This record gives sequence, structure tokens and C-alpha cells, in this order.
Amino acid sequence: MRRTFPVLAVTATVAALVLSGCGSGDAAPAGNANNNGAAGGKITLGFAQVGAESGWRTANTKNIQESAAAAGIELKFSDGQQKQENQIKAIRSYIAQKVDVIAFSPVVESGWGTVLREAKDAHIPVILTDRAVDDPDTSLYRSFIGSDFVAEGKKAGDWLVQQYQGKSDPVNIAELQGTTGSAPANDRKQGFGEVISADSKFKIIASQSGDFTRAGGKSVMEAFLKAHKDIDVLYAHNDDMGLGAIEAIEAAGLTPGKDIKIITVDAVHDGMQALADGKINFIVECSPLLGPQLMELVKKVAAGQDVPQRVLTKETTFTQEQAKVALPDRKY
Ligand code: GYE
Repeated sequence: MRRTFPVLAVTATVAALVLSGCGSGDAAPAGNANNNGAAGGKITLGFAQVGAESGWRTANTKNIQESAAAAGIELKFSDGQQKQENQIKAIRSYIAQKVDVIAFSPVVESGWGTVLREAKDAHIPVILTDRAVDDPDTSLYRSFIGSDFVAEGKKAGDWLVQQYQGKSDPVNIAELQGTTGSAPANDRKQGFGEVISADSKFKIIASQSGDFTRAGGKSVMEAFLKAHKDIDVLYAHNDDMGLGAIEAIEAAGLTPGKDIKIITVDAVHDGMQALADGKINFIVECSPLLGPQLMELVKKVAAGQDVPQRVLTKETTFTQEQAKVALPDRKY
């Protein structure tokens, strides 16, 4: 669906004027009567957020709102409360309002084809933010900015393999999965599984969704602890579920980080604090600070310019010692 516009080496503003004037083709801006977004005025961005389920999400929302303001982009923001139907409604309302660009973080991977085709028919470019969709038709969105969740799962697995190197006793793992059907839950499970399955001493003895929330992590961990007396390791798909699980572990009279080793993903402030305090053993970073790069993409697609189909975020991992050093400068 990429179009190369017949624009010579002119400035972005002039190119934008030309493009908004012609207003045709898949990638063209919405072209509503008052839409001067791509013509040098304010660009309007409709953003359908997942919800407010975690520290990561709160930091992500704040960053997107601040980045839009800093970029002079008018943001229409909606909180889907972790429900796909709410996000679909929000996207439809952005189409009806003829925003210049739609960005959203799909709560689950499947079931987006219809509404994305509606956006495409209305010539409103869509940018996936943070989470992927599984629709094979990649012309339904212009770009996908976010982390490589499979790589995150692999990093978690690599650390575990390294910790138990040279030991042959079985290692019993409990897994707290993220929201069922979401890209980060699917991919973090997959990446971790690929690494640990190389050694049969690693066994996932319990695995269930805690919906990426602290309350979910706590209640599922309580159930795990009742059913299994021999959990060596907890792998939680995000910090918040790990933090909830820590409460359950302490309430059961066990010491998190020692009796049960804990690996999480995100590296938000509370997770990093628990890591520095010795209650979590290892965190794989997943950055929520997608706002500035997202706004760059928004400006480009609104101006009809080509953008990369995939924009990956740069991330690291933290041990307990590294968390102590990094904590004072963490922005979220
Ligand atoms: O890891 C989790 C949040 O999609 C990367 O969603 C995001 C995940 C993040 O609820 O904390």
C-alpha cells in the first residue's frame, strides 16, 4: 500500500500542502473540510489505549500525552479498560470525527480486520503502538512501534538457564501470564519456553493469566502456592503481577527472591525498587516511553511520507546490583 508521492525535493511543509491538497490514495490524510493537520496546522491524533492495568501502562499514557503536547499534536485519548469492544468503539468514533491519524495499542492480537478496513476505507492511516495484531494484511496499518516481546521472553529464559548452570535437580517454574490473547503474553511465553525447553530440568508446573494486574498476580499466586509446595521460580510477564505475587508469597511465610526466585518484565519504578530490595531477582526491561517516536511517525504519515513498517524500541535487562545503580535516574 506504500505510495511514493510525486513530490520533488521540497520542504516537508510544502510537500504536506501538496499532499493534503490532492488527498487521494491509501496513505493520504483524512481530508476533512477543516482538516489543516497535514497542511501545516494542528494534526489530530486519535489514540485508543488498552487501559490503566499496570505501572507500565500509566507511564506509557503519560508519555504519549506529554509527547503529543510537546509535538503540537491534538490528542483525542480513550481508555479501553482492557476491553476490545471499547477500543473498537473508540476507533470508530475517531473515524467518524475524521482525525488525521489513529494510533492504538491492541489489547488482544486477533479480531481487528473489520475496524481497520473501515479506517483504511476512510483513508485514515493507522499506527500500531506497543502491541501487534495478527491480521496477515499488513496494509491495514502503516507502522508498528514497540518492543520485541519474544526477545524479552528469551532474555528471561537465558538468565534462568545461567543461574542453574551445572546443576541437575529439577527447577519448578510457576508462570503468571499477561492478558490472554495479548501479544506480550503470547510472545513472552513463547520466547521463554524456547530457551528453557533446551534443558529438561526446567519444568513449568503452573501457568495462568493474572491479566497484567497486581490484584491478578496476587490471587493467582495464592492459588499456585496452595496447589504446589515446590515452586522454585516465578516468571511473571510483568512487574505488577510479580509485585502482587510477592504479597502472596510473603503472606504464605516464604521469602520472595530467596525461597522463590522471581523474574519479571517491564522495569517500572516499583519493580526496580523490589529488585534493588532483593525481592525480585531479574527484570527484563520493556520501555513504555514510546511517545516521542510515535509523534514523529504521526507527523510523517499525516504528511503522506513513507515510514518503516516496524520500529523497535531499545531495551536492556537488570540484576539486583544494576537496579540499585539505575533507580535514581529512572523516569518511570
Ligand atoms: O508489559 C504490561 C502492560 O503491552 C508491553 O502491557 C505492554 C504490557 C506491559 O500491561 O505491564
